[in-house]
Amino acid sequence: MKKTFSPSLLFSLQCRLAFSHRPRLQLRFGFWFLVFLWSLVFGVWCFRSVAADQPQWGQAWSRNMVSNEKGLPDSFDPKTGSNIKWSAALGTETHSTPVVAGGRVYIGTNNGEPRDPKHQGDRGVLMCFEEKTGKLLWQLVVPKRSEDPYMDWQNCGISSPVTVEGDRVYLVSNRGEVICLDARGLANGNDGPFRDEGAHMTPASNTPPKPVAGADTKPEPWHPPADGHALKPGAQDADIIWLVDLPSAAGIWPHDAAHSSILILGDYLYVNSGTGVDNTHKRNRAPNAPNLIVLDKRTGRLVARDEGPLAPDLFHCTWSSPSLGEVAGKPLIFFCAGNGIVFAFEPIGKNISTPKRSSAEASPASTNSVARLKRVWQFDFDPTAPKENVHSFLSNRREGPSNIYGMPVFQRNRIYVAGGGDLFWGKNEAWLKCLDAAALTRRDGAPLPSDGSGAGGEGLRWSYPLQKHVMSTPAIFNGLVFIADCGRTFHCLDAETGKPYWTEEIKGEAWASPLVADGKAYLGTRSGSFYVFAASKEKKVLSTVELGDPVSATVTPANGVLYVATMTHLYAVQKGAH
Ligand SMILES: [Ca+2]
Ligand SMILES: [Ca+2]
Repeated sequence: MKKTFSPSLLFSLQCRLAFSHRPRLQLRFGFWFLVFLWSLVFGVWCFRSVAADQPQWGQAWSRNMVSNEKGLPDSFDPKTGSNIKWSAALGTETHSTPVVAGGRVYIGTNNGEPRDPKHQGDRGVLMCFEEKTGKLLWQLVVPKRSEDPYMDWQNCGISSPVTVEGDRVYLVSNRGEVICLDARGLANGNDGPFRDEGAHMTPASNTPPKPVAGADTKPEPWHPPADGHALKPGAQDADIIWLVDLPSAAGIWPHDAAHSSILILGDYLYVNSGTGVDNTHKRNRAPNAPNLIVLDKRTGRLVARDEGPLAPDLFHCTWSSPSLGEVAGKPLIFFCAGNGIVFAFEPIGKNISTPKRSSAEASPASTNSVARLKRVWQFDFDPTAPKENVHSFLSNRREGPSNIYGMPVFQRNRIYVAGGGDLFWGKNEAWLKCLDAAALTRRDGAPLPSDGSGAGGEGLRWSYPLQKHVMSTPAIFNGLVFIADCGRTFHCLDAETGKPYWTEEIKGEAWASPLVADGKAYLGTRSGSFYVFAASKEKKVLSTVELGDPVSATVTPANGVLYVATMTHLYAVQKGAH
């Protein structure tokens, strides 16, 4: 919400009014009246200035897991209804974080509990609720890829959080499509150019494909059902404005489940592509696929990609979304590729040059003609890890390459990034590292060492070993860094030195990120335990509650309410609600 008046201006106006009349009354009551009035005005202003939408995952655009919301509760309990404003049923798996904008709450889930009888079976689902009441307004229902379950893993649903700007909602679907939706759905008519919603929601087959490791498959582009039979969209279905299938448009190889949080800068969408290994987990069938792509938000046209090729040595998939920060007066896009390298790119300018490339160049035809993002620097997150034959370390829990799931957080010329061995297939080792973005950027123009510039050199401020595997994005608040890992540990560190102030053993792996708001750090875990810590140097557990279902989602504070999602339910948590 925007500040609509200045409190200091109002305060001085009130002073003048109060002191210009009835001087004796003013002497007795005037001062306390003014204090009262001021606290009222200031209170309202504080509330107005901090209560806001949360239109993307993490702070815009640092990706810091903090929020300025105030008045959030220390505890809640769905069983007793304590501090629960409303709750809404989701599917059976929910790996996406809720996003709140324009009076609506968006969250990706699956179709385990169908809301609409015409959609039966495994689907990716994006639900859109009314913020005030939790009423379902509309849903995007996306059939699974039928060519290979490894490209769109069973029951994972839509895992990507959406990003909202005005009345446009951007997301990456379970099929690896970037989709632009109308926030008002089909209820206010079908907006184009895309008007084939009925065909898009109709599955090619209702028989789910069987997982066969090594089966010779390739991603197929979406096309309308051959027999012309399509479901009829209704007022509760999503309105697609445009849609881009990334395997065909950008040459990516979808893997498991896309988890992309789109960053919007000007007219462009910066998207981690979701390219990954094939169904053997040992081969990169699209070695030249981009890890980071840029699309025109108005049309979905692919306009730029990373300089590549980054995919030949990616270990699993590209699940880390980009962030943005300003270093030495220059905006930079920060991005962790699937090979464990942290990059800084210049955002694309108004004039995008299209490089001329020979057809002999080993690059997918579809990305030959797009511009390349200019790399400013790169930093090897795990310089001593193996760089070749990375898949020979599959299932090796002691040795192997690093992978980064969380986002690189930019804060005051520093980048905080957590990574390490892959949770499912890699080594146990994991770290939280702090990079000096200013020092790395000063290298601009200097030759870049092939192994990255951060092997303990000027780019690295500190490195802190985590317990085991990490999925979280860190939260930096008041000189402290909060992070949770899959070794069931919650950490509070000094942001300047990386020295721990305290750690706490938690129940369950943390797939979500800790979120700091109103002086508290909130976190749910895969065992369904939910924690509220004081966001302070001193360890203080304010409350814990068992939610009964695993949690993958980061909590989202918006407009004075905390949105907490388990696998099956979305709770709107508000102080004093019952
Ligand atoms: Ca519409
Ligand atoms: Ca449409």
